[in-house]
Amino acid sequence: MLDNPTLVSFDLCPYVQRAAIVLGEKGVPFTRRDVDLSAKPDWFTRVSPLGKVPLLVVGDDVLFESSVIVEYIEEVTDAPLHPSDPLTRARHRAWMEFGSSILADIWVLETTRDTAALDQKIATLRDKFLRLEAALSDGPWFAGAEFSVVDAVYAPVFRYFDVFDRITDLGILTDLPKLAAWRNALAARPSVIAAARADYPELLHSFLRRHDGALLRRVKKRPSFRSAKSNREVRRNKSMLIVTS
Ligand SMILES: N[C@@H](CCC(=O)N[C@@H](CS)C(=O)NCC(=O)O)C(=O)O
Repeated sequence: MLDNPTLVSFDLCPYVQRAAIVLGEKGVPFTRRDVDLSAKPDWFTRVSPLGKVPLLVVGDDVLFESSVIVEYIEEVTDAPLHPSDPLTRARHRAWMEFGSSILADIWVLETTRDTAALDQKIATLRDKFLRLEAALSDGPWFAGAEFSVVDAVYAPVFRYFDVFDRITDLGILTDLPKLAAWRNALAARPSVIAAARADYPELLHSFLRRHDGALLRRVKKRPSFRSAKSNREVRRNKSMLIVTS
């Protein structure tokens, strides 16, 4: 059993969310320690071989790479999130990799200043989501009635689109009904909600503004990120803030 591990995190990181969702699903209490990736502290650089989050600190050990972290959590806890059949499990791991490739595409989508590169990523992502739609079960989760690790991988992907959709319609997720239902189910799942700060939309929008990418030049709507409700949530979130470096 895992005894209060520390998840070394960054507030916008989708790979961190993946691990946090799996910990949440397993009911494992953990401490979250955020690092500033633009000014990495020395202790972090020493223990993170790739200089990336997430890390999972378990006793004196430090694990890196979100997929490895998730597999470790899966191995040492009850209530499996992976299917028991080896072939189905392998298939799930393949779709986890596919999710990571989508995250790499999204990084370019949100940061590139080059309009042609943006258009290319939009086309690539559309193609990938069409494939994903074809691979989906009838729901509510990726593989049917049971929530699995694949669900934990894609929830942070859709969290990006919740923000992108408030800025413009990229057409990437249009007319994909299974995917739309899956996205809604994931957004309502407690472990998914708890995996990111309540002010995530504002944080991501600030990140987009700082990068000043081609995406923001596609703005069709003026995004309104501060409702009275979200202000309340931001205050509540700040008051329960986690350990920061
Ligand atoms: N393959 C890694 C990717 C993790 C990753 O890209 N983390 C980003 C934040 S979302 C990071 O730490 N970037 C810092 C850097 O590259 O300097 C994983 O799955 O854990």
